[in-house]
Amino acid sequence: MMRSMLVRCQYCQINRVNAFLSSKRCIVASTQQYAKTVAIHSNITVHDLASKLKKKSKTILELLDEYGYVVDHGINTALDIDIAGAIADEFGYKVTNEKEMKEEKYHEDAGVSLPRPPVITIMGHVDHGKTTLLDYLRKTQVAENEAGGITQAISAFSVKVPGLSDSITFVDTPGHAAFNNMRARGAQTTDAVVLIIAADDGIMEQTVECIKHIKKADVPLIVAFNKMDKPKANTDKIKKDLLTHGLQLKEQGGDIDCVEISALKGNNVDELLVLLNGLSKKHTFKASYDGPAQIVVLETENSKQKGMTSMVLVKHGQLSKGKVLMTDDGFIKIRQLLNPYGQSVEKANPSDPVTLMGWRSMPNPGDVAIEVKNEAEARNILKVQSQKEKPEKVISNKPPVKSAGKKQLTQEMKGGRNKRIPLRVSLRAEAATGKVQQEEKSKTIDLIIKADVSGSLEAIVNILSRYHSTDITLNVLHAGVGSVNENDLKMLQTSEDSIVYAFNVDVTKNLMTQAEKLDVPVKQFDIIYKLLDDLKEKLENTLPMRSEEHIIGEAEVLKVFKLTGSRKNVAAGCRVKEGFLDNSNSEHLWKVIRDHQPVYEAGIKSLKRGKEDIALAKKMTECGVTLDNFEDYREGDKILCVRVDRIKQVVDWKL
Ligand SMILES: Nc1nc2c(ncn2[C@@H]2O[C@H](COP(=O)(O)OP(=O)(O)OP(=O)(O)O)[C@@H](O)[C@H]2O)c(=O)[nH]1
Ligand SMILES: [Mg+2]
Repeated sequence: MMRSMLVRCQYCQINRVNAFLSSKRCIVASTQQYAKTVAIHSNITVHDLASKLKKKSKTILELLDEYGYVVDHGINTALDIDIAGAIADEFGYKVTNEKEMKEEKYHEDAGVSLPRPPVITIMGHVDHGKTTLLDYLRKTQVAENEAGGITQAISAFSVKVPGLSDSITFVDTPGHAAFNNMRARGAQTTDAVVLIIAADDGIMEQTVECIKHIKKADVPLIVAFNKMDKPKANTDKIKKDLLTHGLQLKEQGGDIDCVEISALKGNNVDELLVLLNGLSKKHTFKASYDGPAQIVVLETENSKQKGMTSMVLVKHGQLSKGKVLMTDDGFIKIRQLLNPYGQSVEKANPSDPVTLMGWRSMPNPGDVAIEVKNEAEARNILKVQSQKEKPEKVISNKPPVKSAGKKQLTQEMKGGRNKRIPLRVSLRAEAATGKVQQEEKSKTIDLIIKADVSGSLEAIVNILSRYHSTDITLNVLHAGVGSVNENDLKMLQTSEDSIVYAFNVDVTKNLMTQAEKLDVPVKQFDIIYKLLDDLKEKLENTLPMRSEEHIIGEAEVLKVFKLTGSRKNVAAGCRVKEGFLDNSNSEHLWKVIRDHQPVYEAGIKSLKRGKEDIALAKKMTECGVTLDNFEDYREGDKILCVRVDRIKQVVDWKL
């Protein structure tokens, strides 16, 4: 049976079967107000959909037949969410998914909204002074003590700002190229962004990337030109450049505030705070304090001492010990709350950043969790969800999406399950310049990556996945949050070539001794670019050497001599036209070229002038050449003397 395709309708923005796209109904739908709403979830069965739409299953099956879908399991057939949505739409339902419904319900229950402190994310290119600004505000020296001088994890804290009635929650993001996802999350979880641009450096690659995240998140923005104390600081050009990136400052007729500061010296930082205060008043950020709690996960960690923890931002409600919150696929009964300084606290309010201990399975950064009554309710919801996710058969006319691999890796990265599914990541080696030949077969390096927090792990794995090579396959057997353990070593003991990378996690002496016994290298790093440099070096040492040929001399065959007597041989009488012929190096390659085509290549037997052996025949001199196992010289042939350089391949690994 012919299969139809679902297409997003230009009139009503709903996925529709193409057969209906040109019909009037669809155009009518663009102006239609839906009277009814239905929540559907992915893999909903025909039976469940029919009962939600208050229709007979037979009617749904007939419609599916009309659409051109093969329905293998009758009323138990599970439907792709787009198809189910298109059917619901046919019956005049506005479709929402169950999560949206839950959130809508949540907002109905949420109670009265009251003002809350603003959440301000600091973004910008690496080293432009984000952490220094926050250090100035909270009177700390975090920037000075960071490994490698760069921020490598998202962090958040509240600051009581002088002159403001309330505190501000600041979120610090890394500027290094590797942490794109963290920056994206930073922009998504904030009320406003301060974009830091070093006035002596201007708009750089990650500034541009941050601007994209800010636009996508559609949040208010203040631009802070930093390092104004430096002699080369100049904002004129930067202001013009901002225009080319679609940002128009107030002084240019736009609506974006800007301020010139020195985070290091604290110059003008109070003006920035005034702007933030104004922004806060203008937008009056609100939250429900007495309704069910809602949080967003910023970062997760797995350590022996604390177990699975996550740094979260409270969006609504109050957190306290014993409360149960659930994400889409896990939950926490809060065992302990820590403030950003690691101190235990009794409760957390909206906009407070807080670390939660007690997760039953590791959440993902970016996950939203909502308060439920108790653990029993959380377990029950998860059970129902997992049943819904186990359909007999899903029908969809879309090509199968290989989401399982990503899901599995996510589980792996969360460190929550024992199942270990290999993720294949290939790396691309840069082709060396010049005439090169591949000499050996492809190799595999098995890797295990362990990191302290999921954001760093994600950044490392993302970089690895951007690499491809036919020479080397990087096989990431396991990527997880937490310390290196015996299982990690066991996984690699049969590998021909392997490395365990431990990023910001401890490796015990005992484990190191075991690793040495099993001949599995375990390498510890606390700076992401150093880890990547190490892997790059390993790749360069593992990649096959490449041969690069350089012609050092060219001679033309003038006459062919057949030698008699004891030296029965054929020699080519030549004149050297370019460079020189060099018989002193047995590594040189000799080639015979006829009509622009190579006809032979080998080593040389002898190079003579008259009867005398010579090492070198210079340009415009004559000589006799005999090559190994070759006698078929012809007048006019060219004989090339070629130097072969064995060169290490360069891995061009751009972060
Ligand atoms: N002269 C001067 N130096 C500054 C100023 N702000 C920051 N710096 C210096 O710039 C360097 C980088 O500062 P950080 O605060 O670590 O920069 P960052 O933006 O947090 O860097 P990442 O988090 O790695 O992206 C440090 O050596 C700071 O001392 C400033 O206003 N003036
Ligand atoms: Mg920083």
